[in-house]
Amino acid sequence: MIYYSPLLTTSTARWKQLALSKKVTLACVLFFSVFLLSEVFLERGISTRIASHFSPVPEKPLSCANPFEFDHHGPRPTYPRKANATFLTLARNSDIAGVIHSMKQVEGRFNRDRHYPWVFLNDKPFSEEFIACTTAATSSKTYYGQIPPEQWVQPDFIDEAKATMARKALSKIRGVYYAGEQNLSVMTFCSLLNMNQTAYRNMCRFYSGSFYKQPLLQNYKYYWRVEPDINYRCEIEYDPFLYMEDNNKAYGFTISVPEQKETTPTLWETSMEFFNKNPQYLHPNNAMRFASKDGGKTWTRCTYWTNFEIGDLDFFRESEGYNKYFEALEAAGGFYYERWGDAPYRGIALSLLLDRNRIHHFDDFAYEHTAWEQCPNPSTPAYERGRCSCDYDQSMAVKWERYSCQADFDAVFAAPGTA
Ligand SMILES: Nc1nc2c(ncn2[C@@H]2O[C@H](COP(=O)(O)OP(=O)(O)O)[C@@H](O)[C@H]2O)c(=O)[nH]1
Ligand SMILES: [Mg+2]
Repeated sequence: MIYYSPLLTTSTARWKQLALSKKVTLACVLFFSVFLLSEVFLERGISTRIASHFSPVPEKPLSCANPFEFDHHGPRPTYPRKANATFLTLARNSDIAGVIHSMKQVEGRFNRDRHYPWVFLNDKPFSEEFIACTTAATSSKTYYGQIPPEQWVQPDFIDEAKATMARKALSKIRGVYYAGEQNLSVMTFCSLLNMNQTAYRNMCRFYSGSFYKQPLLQNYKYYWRVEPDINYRCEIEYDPFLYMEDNNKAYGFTISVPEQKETTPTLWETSMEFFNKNPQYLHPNNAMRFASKDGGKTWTRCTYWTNFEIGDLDFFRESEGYNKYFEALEAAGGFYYERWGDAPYRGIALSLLLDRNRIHHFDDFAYEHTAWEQCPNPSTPAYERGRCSCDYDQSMAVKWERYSCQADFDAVFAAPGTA
C-alpha cells in the first residue's frame, strides 16, 4: 500500500515541510559540528559528559602533597654518585590520580633521597592541575613535553577503511584487549572520526619508535618508565640506574609474558623479512632463542612487559638496526592494521639487535601493574633487604608459570655467550 502524507498534498505544505527539514538538517549539522569539535579540542568532550551523566563517577579529591607515605625502617643506603637519568611518564590529563599514585610509590621507595627528575609526555597540552600536582609530588625537577602530531597520530598513508575493518574484526574476538571498536559502540560519531580507538595504537607506535626522540630526553642517558597505577612492594635499596651503568646494561625489565596471537598475526614474518634482508644488524651474541626456538621459523611470542622498563637511551638513539627495523614495521602498517604493541616490538628488536648480556632481569624488584606482578623469592636476600610486602606465589612467573616467559629468559640468558 502506498501512503501519501497529507503534508504533501499542497505545494505550500510541501514548501513548509522542506523548510522544516532544512532547519532540522541545519540543527543536526550544527549539533554534530560542536560535538566533533569538542571531541577534537577538549579532552573530556561531550560524549564523556553524556556518559558521565548516565553513570556519574564521583570526583575523587586529589592528594597532591605528602608523597612520602612509606615508613623507612633502618638506615637508607648511601650512593657513590648519580647517573644521568630520568623517570619517564606518558600520560593523559585524566590519568592524574594514577600518576600521583605511581609517583608516591617511586618517590617513597627510592627517589626521595636520589632526586632523579621526571619527564612527563602527552599528546595534548598538560593541564595546570596535572602540572601542579605532579610538581608537588616530588622534590625533584619536573619537565613537561607535548609530542608532535607526526610522532603520535596515525600516519596519512594508513588506509583508514582497512584499519577500521581490522579493528572491527579484532574486537569480535573475545579476550583481546584494546582491540578497537568495542569501547565505542555507543559513540558512533567518534568511531566515524576514527577517534579514541586508535589512541592505544598511537601509544604503542610512539613507545616503539619515537619516545627516545623527544627533545626533553636528549640530555639523558637512562630512562625509567613509570605508568599510572603501579605499585612497588619492596624498598629499592640500591640505584638501578647505577646498576645499569656499572654493568653496561642497555635494557632492564621485571616481567616477561607472551603476546597474544590475535594482535600480531604477521609481526614475526614481517620482522624476519627485515632481518633476512639486513642480517648485518643481528648481534653475534643475540638472544634469538628467546624470540624463536627454531632458528627464526616460528616466534615464541615472548616479550618484555614494557610498562616497567629501564633503558639506555643511547642505544635507542644510536642503533641503526633498531631505527631501520621500526621504519620497516611502520611501512608495513601493522601498528594500525593489526595491533602491534611496543612490548612485542621491543621483545624482538632487543633480542636480535643487542648483546644478550646487556639485557637485565630486575628479579629483586616487587612490581605490580593491573593484575600482574613480580615479587622476589623470600629465600633471596632481596626480599629481606627490601622489607617486601608482596606474595611470591602471586608472581607472574610462579602463579602463571606456564604462561610466563621467565623460565625461557633464564635459560637463554644463562647459556654461555660469546661476550
Ligand atoms: N597522552 C596519552 N597517553 C596515553 C594515551 N593512551 C595511553 N596513554 C599512556 O600510555 C601508557 C600505557 O597505556 P595503558 O592504558 O596503561 O596501557 P596498558 O598498560 O597496556 O593497559 C600509560 O602511561 C597511559 O597513561 C593517550 O591517548 N594519550
Ligand atoms: Mg598501563
